[in-house]
Amino acid sequence: MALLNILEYPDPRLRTVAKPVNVVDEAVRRLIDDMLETMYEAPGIGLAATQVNVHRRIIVVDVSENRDDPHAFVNPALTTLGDPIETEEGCLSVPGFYEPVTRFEGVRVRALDREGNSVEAEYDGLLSVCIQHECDHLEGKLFVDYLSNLKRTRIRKKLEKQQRVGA
Ligand code: QAP
Ligand code: CO
Repeated sequence: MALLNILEYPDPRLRTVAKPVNVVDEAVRRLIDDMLETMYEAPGIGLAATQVNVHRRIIVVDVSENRDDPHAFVNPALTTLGDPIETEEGCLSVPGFYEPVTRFEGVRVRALDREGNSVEAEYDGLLSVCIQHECDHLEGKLFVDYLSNLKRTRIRKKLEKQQRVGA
């Protein structure tokens, strides 16, 4: 296993639209395991391959208290369920900033699992929000895109400054 480098906003590579995975092979399984290790070490509750500069449609999430309930989704396709809800979100690629974002209560996910099997399931609560957030990354979209231009610009300037001094 290995820790991967996480790209930080406003890195333009975070805007890349990820391509579908053709086959869930050993290399994909190794990437999933490395993404999970990177997410746990951060620590975070979700990570998309885009954030580690791999532009393939893979996300990992674990919102459990004990950090023992990893989910990996390959080529996830989402249908949102229920009503819009407002939740406070952060992102490992936007360190130090948390802002309210409107998502949906639930999601139905169709994807391939770590073994390459087709899976379909419904999720609600934080797991649902996290899946919606991570799937946005695969489209090159970040939670800051939902904020006002003023808030997004402030966040971008603070992060650019931190990245310059290497803080
Ligand atoms: C996405 O984000 C998410 O700013 C996952 O300094 C977050 O794991 C979805 C993190 C909240 C729904 C709700 C953020 C770690 C982790 C930071 C994360 C930070 C250190 C973010
Ligand atoms: Co994120």
